[in-house]
Amino acid sequence: MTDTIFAKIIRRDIPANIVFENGDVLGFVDLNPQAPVHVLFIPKRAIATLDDAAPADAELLGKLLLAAAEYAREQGFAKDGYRTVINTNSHGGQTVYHIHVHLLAGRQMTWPPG
Ligand code: DGP
Repeated sequence: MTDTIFAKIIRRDIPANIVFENGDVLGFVDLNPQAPVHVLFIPKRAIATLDDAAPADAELLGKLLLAAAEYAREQGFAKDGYRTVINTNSHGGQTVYHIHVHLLAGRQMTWPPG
C-alpha cells in the first residue's frame, strides 16, 4: 500500500490537531471541517478502504468505531447526537486511501447526504 497523508500524520511527519489517541487509533481534526466538530478517526495500522477490510480486521474496525463513540461521549455531544461516516472509493467520495471514520457533530445533520 502506498503512503498516504494520514500515515504521515501518524508518524508526526506533518502536523495535525490530534484530539484522541490510544494504542490502535488516532483522532484528529479534519482540515476542511463540515460541522462545528469534525474529527477523523483512523487505525494506526492502515487499511485502504472498507472494501479492503477482511475478517482479520474485525477487532480493529470495532476499536475504530468505539474510539469515535468514546470521544463523543467524553466531549459531551453524544446525547444531542452526531453522525459517523465512512466514504468508500470514488462514488463514496473517498479522497484519502487510509480508512477513516468522520465524526460530525455540533449541528443538526440532514438526510440525504450530498
Ligand atoms: P474522505 O473524502 O472521506 O477521504 O475524507 C478525507 C478527509 O481528510 C477530508 O475531509 C479532508 C481531510 N484531510 C485531507 N488531508 C488532510 C490533512 O493533511 N490533515 C487533516 N487534518 N485532514 C486532512
